[in-house]
Amino acid sequence: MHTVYLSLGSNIGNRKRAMREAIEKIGKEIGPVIRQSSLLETAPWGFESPNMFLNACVCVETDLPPRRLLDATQRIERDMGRLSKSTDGQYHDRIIDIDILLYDAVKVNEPDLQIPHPLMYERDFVMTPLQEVLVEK
Ligand code: PH2
Ligand code: MG
Ligand code: MG
Repeated sequence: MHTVYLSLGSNIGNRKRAMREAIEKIGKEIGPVIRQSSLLETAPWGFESPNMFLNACVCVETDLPPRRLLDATQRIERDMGRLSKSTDGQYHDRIIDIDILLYDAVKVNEPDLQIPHPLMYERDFVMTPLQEVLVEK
């Protein structure tokens, strides 16, 4: 089993329901959610929008290798109605975003998959909930 930390965010639609549904799908399709942070309301970071975010982090145990974990998070985003990935290099409002933050002590550096998440340390909306769920190893 591998220990993985995921960041979740939603800033349109029923944000609370989307966060709940995403965590439920993560549990079914990725592995047991062993810790779950509280929901944090945050202002959009890196783009302009009138729509505030809910953010959270979860700690999950999984058998999936990193690439299959990415496939699973993207499938959940799609199944929940997220439109295809941004091609203009800008952030957009979204029903749900699930990002991989950490995967054991593994490092991955590929064009579409970087672990640890390269921007996580700059983002309070990631670090605050992450601190709630970090498990001592
Ligand atoms: N996600 C982004 C960009 N900006 N801002 C907040 N507050 N929360 C997010 O989840 C978020 C963001 C890119 O995925
Ligand atoms: Mg993101
Ligand atoms: Mg993302």
